[in-house]
Amino acid sequence: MQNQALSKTLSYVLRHKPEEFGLALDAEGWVSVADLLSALQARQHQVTQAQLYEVVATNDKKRFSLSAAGAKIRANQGHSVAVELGLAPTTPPELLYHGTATRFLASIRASGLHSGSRQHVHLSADPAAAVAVGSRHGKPVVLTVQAGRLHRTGGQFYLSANGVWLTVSVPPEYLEPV
Ligand code: HQG
Repeated sequence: MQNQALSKTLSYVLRHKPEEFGLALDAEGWVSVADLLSALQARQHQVTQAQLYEVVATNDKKRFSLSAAGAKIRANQGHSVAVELGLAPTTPPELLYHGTATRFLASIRASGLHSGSRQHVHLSADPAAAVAVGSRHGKPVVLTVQAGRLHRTGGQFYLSANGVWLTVSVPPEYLEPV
């Protein structure tokens, strides 16, 4: 299996559908590396422990973490399954950015940003990164989120291990006009 295909499979298993591979994540989203390798190999995915560790180390967005001893692996963010990542609430920068597609704008203006199938709304500190995120859905547009103001009024923010800002939702009045 190529590294990029393995990364996509890991995202699928570790964020969304562990049960399809006969796996269960623990409460914090970890799964045993040995169990994961067995599950992949049982489904004809030729993956070694060395390749798995290489993908974790070289992944372009640092999507995965290994436990201290390398015995367990989890996704750093993006889950649709309920996991408690154990991230501490963190004060965000004054402005954060959300990349989306123009076709979602009317709905977002009306009801704000929702996490949809995921556990969190994903925000970037870097507008350029948000363009790339939005492009996945269509013609990209970057929304500016008044994160500092939302935080001061009680909104909680978390910074994932790979630098993605997470929050539960963003009401429309905290979005700057596009
Ligand atoms: C949109 C990738 C209509 C939202 C990326 C987004 C990210 C609404 C889509 C990570 C809405 C959900 C997550 C509303 C939000 N009405 N549409 N009220 N509120 N939306 O894929 O943020 O490469 O679940 O704007 O880089 O695009 O996989 O979220 O367009 O970090 O590691 O609903 O996934 O990371 O789409 O992407 P997604 P996202 P990876």
